[in-house]
Amino acid sequence: MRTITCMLVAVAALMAGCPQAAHGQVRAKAAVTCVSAGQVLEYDCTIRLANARSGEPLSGLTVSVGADMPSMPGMHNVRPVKATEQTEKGVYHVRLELEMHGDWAVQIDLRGAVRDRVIAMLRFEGAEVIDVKPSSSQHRH
Ligand SMILES: [Cu+2]
Repeated sequence: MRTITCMLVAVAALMAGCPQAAHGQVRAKAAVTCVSAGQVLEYDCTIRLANARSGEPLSGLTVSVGADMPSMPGMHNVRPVKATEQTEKGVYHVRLELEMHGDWAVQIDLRGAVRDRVIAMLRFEGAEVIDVKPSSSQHRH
Protein backbone atom coordinates (compact mmCIF):
# COMPACT_ATOMS: atom_id res chain seq x y z
CA MET A 1 0.00 0.00 0.00
CA ARG A 2 1.44 3.31 -1.05
CA THR A 3 0.69 6.72 0.26
CA ILE A 4 2.01 10.02 -0.88
CA THR A 5 1.45 13.22 0.96
CA CYS A 6 0.04 16.13 -0.90
CA MET A 7 0.87 19.56 0.38
CA LEU A 8 -1.17 22.45 -0.85
CA VAL A 9 -1.61 26.00 0.17
CA ALA A 10 -5.07 27.28 0.78
CA VAL A 11 -7.26 28.61 -1.92
CA ALA A 12 -7.85 31.88 -0.24
CA ALA A 13 -11.18 32.98 -1.53
CA LEU A 14 -11.31 35.78 0.99
CA MET A 15 -8.05 37.22 -0.23
CA ALA A 16 -9.23 37.51 -3.82
CA GLY A 17 -11.07 40.71 -3.11
CA CYS A 18 -8.51 41.97 -0.64
CA PRO A 19 -5.07 42.28 -2.21
CA GLN A 20 -3.52 43.97 0.79
CA ALA A 21 -4.32 41.03 3.03
CA ALA A 22 -2.85 42.91 5.93
CA HIS A 23 -5.71 42.08 8.24
CA GLY A 24 -3.97 39.14 9.80
CA GLN A 25 -6.39 36.75 8.18
CA VAL A 26 -5.04 33.28 8.92
CA ARG A 27 -4.67 31.08 5.91
CA ALA A 28 -4.45 27.34 6.24
CA LYS A 29 -2.34 24.75 4.54
CA ALA A 30 -3.18 21.09 4.54
CA ALA A 31 -1.15 17.93 4.14
CA VAL A 32 -3.52 15.17 3.09
CA THR A 33 -2.64 11.48 3.20
CA CYS A 34 -5.20 8.86 2.20
CA VAL A 35 -5.06 5.09 2.34
CA SER A 36 -7.58 2.47 1.35
CA ALA A 37 -9.96 1.67 4.19
CA GLY A 38 -10.36 -1.89 2.98
CA GLN A 39 -13.67 -1.51 1.21
CA VAL A 40 -13.70 -0.51 -2.44
CA LEU A 41 -13.86 3.29 -2.82
CA GLU A 42 -13.51 3.89 0.91
CA TYR A 43 -10.49 5.80 2.06
CA ASP A 44 -9.14 6.87 5.42
CA CYS A 45 -7.65 10.31 5.16
CA THR A 46 -5.41 12.10 7.59
CA ILE A 47 -5.33 15.86 7.26
CA ARG A 48 -2.68 17.97 8.94
CA LEU A 49 -3.82 21.56 9.16
CA ALA A 50 -1.38 24.33 9.87
CA ASN A 51 -1.15 28.07 9.70
CA ALA A 52 0.29 28.66 6.22
CA ARG A 53 2.55 31.40 7.51
CA SER A 54 3.75 30.19 10.88
CA GLY A 55 3.35 26.44 10.44
CA GLU A 56 1.56 26.19 13.76
CA PRO A 57 -1.04 23.42 13.94
CA LEU A 58 -4.64 24.56 13.63
CA SER A 59 -6.45 22.92 16.50
CA GLY A 60 -10.05 22.99 17.68
CA LEU A 61 -11.61 23.73 14.31
CA THR A 62 -14.76 22.33 12.81
CA VAL A 63 -13.52 20.57 9.70
CA SER A 64 -15.72 19.11 7.01
CA VAL A 65 -14.46 17.29 3.96
CA GLY A 66 -16.22 16.88 0.65
CA ALA A 67 -15.09 15.74 -2.76
CA ASP A 68 -15.79 16.56 -6.35
CA MET A 69 -14.46 15.42 -9.70
CA PRO A 70 -13.25 18.39 -11.74
CA SER A 71 -13.36 16.30 -14.92
CA MET A 72 -17.03 15.45 -14.34
CA PRO A 73 -18.71 18.65 -13.15
CA GLY A 74 -22.06 18.10 -11.51
CA MET A 75 -21.86 14.32 -11.87
CA HIS A 76 -20.98 13.47 -8.30
CA ASN A 77 -22.51 14.24 -4.99
CA VAL A 78 -20.21 13.23 -2.18
CA ARG A 79 -21.71 14.79 0.89
CA PRO A 80 -19.26 16.60 3.17
CA VAL A 81 -18.23 14.56 6.20
CA LYS A 82 -17.12 15.98 9.51
CA ALA A 83 -13.50 15.21 10.36
CA THR A 84 -12.43 14.26 13.86
CA GLU A 85 -9.40 15.83 15.49
CA GLN A 86 -6.92 13.33 16.87
CA THR A 87 -4.96 13.60 20.09
CA GLU A 88 -2.19 15.22 18.08
CA LYS A 89 -3.16 18.84 17.64
CA GLY A 90 -4.08 19.92 14.14
CA VAL A 91 -4.38 16.36 12.86
CA TYR A 92 -7.85 15.39 11.68
CA HIS A 93 -9.22 12.12 10.42
CA VAL A 94 -12.04 11.47 8.01
CA ARG A 95 -13.33 8.50 6.04
CA LEU A 96 -14.28 9.31 2.48
CA GLU A 97 -16.64 7.22 0.41
CA LEU A 98 -16.11 8.04 -3.23
CA GLU A 99 -18.23 7.07 -6.21
CA MET A 100 -15.53 6.08 -8.66
CA HIS A 101 -11.79 5.94 -9.09
CA GLY A 102 -9.97 8.86 -10.62
CA ASP A 103 -8.90 12.38 -9.82
CA TRP A 104 -10.83 14.07 -7.06
CA ALA A 105 -10.68 17.56 -5.65
CA VAL A 106 -10.90 17.01 -1.91
CA GLN A 107 -12.45 20.10 -0.36
CA ILE A 108 -11.53 20.81 3.22
CA ASP A 109 -13.67 23.45 4.88
CA LEU A 110 -12.47 25.02 8.10
CA ARG A 111 -14.77 26.80 10.50
CA GLY A 112 -14.25 28.24 13.93
CA ALA A 113 -11.27 30.41 14.83
CA VAL A 114 -10.07 30.00 11.24
CA ARG A 115 -12.35 30.05 8.23
CA ASP A 116 -10.82 28.80 5.05
CA ARG A 117 -11.16 26.23 2.32
CA VAL A 118 -8.28 24.11 1.13
CA ILE A 119 -8.47 22.00 -2.01
CA ALA A 120 -6.26 18.94 -2.36
CA MET A 121 -6.06 17.18 -5.72
CA LEU A 122 -5.70 13.45 -5.25
CA ARG A 123 -5.85 10.49 -7.60
CA PHE A 124 -7.64 7.49 -6.14
CA GLU A 125 -6.93 4.24 -7.96
CA GLY A 126 -7.81 1.10 -6.06
CA ALA A 127 -5.66 0.88 -2.97
CA GLU A 128 -3.33 3.54 -4.33
CA VAL A 129 -3.69 7.23 -3.69
CA ILE A 130 -1.27 9.65 -5.25
CA ASP A 131 -1.10 13.38 -5.26
CA VAL A 132 -1.85 15.40 -8.35
CA LYS A 133 0.20 18.51 -8.79
CA PRO A 134 -1.91 21.64 -8.48
CA SER A 135 -0.51 22.99 -11.71
CA SER A 136 -1.10 19.83 -13.72
CA SER A 137 -4.08 19.21 -15.92
CA GLN A 138 -7.03 17.58 -14.29
CA HIS A 139 -7.76 15.68 -17.46
CA ARG A 140 -5.97 12.47 -18.34
CA HIS A 141 -6.89 11.96 -21.99
CU1 LIG B 1 -16.51 10.71 -12.06
